[in-house]
Amino acid sequence: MILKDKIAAQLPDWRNRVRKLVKESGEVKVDEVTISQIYGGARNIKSLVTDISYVDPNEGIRFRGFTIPELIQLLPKPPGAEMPYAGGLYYLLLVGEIPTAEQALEVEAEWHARGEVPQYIFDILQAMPADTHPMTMFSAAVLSLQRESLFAHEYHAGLKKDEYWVPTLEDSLNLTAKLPAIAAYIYRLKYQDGKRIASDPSLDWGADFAHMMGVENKGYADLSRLYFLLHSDHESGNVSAHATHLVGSALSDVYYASSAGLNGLAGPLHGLANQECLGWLLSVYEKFGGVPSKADLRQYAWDTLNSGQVIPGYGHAVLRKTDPRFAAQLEFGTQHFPEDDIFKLASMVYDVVPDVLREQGKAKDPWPNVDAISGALQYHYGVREFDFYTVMFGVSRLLGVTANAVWARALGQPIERPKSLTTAMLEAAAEKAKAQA
Ligand code: NMX
Ligand code: MLT
Repeated sequence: MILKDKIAAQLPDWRNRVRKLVKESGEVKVDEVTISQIYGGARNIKSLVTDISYVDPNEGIRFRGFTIPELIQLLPKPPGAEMPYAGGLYYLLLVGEIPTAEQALEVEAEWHARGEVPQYIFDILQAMPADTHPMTMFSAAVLSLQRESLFAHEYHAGLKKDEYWVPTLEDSLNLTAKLPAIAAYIYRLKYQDGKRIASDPSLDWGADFAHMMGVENKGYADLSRLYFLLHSDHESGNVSAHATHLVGSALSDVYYASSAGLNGLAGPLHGLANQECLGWLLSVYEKFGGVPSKADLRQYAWDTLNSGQVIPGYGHAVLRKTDPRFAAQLEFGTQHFPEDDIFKLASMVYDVVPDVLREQGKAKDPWPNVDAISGALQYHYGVREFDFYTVMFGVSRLLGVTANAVWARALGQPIERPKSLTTAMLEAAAEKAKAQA
């Protein structure tokens, strides 16, 4: 298989590089930790490593060194499509090189061959109460697939450490292959007639998701490809990536680890912000009976802040500029449906809210993140059940976290176990620092 061969060819060099770095420079300091960082959610403590993506505070994400516009331009696309194959993106995340069209199609073919979802997953989803949140359904489906894990099976049969990554790659392909069908079925079951639409083997992963959702629209197929690219990875410290890595570091397989990551993504300060965000836009639209004036919108934003709530879709733990994932979606909407009311409203919020947040002076980043507009684009294509949006974020995020899981196993990353201190110990450290000052 192409992915396995490509990774295997790189491994000796990568292993030597890491071994040499740790052996020769293991004591070199790259950071210092303050009390406010320890109490402040470990913000900005440099303590993780990934070579798959990097978020620069002022530039945003680069996937394997490439910006989003570069990826949209360079990754191979299906004939007649504007947006690239997800299979090509997965190749890039795993291998680190822009694939040829043939290589991207090989990943797509692997996914087609592994895409059939066992009936018991549909049975489990059907058995869940009708008011179960779609993220709970999605996470439960991923977790329930754990019995299929080759890694778990081979580990117990006595797999060598150097080989851990091989069944992890198999698990990752087997899992990611099934995500569009699982997610689309959750949508059909919860919001449509409950009938499953069969996968169309002539379609790529992104377009097949749109087809299985029941949204037969060329624009929506392209939006799905774009969405899956944008949300796939955001370096390693975000909650979903970090939770996946942490659980995986105990040698829990990718099914266990990915389900943990999805549970983190389901939080309103993380992936669930996209459903919150569309909810906020619609509440503005409803209150003013349409797109409001800028002055009314500004007042509404202040009312939200004054009532003690956050403005969803704005602010970020790392970014300090407009998220390029927001910019890519703004451009998509501007090109395809500039006159759509909810899209216009989301664009107007971008004109108004950063100033409001700056005036309030609390948020370190007043700019929009990925979630500020993604719902408005889904809404345009008729996918209006906004508590489903985080499931689509999850489908995409599992591309990044599984690619990271393969490399974590390939490079033998150890169990994660940071050290904790007591408040009294921190107080003593503070006293000592004062005495020495
Ligand atoms: N609206 C109102 N207040 C905000 C916002 C916002 N959009 N963003 C930050 N703040 C507040 C924050 O609540 C905190 O207040 P307090 O001191 O009372 O606790 C203060 O500003 C400082 O927070 P920051 O250091 O700027 O942000 P932090 O790194 O702690 O959190 C987020 C980052 C993303 C959790 C935060 O900006 C937020 O809650 N945004 C809204 C929710 C959201 O859009 N989440 C999606 C993130 C992206 N994703 O997809 O995961
Ligand atoms: C993400 O995509 O994970 C979010 O932007 C949150 C983050 O990076 O902290």
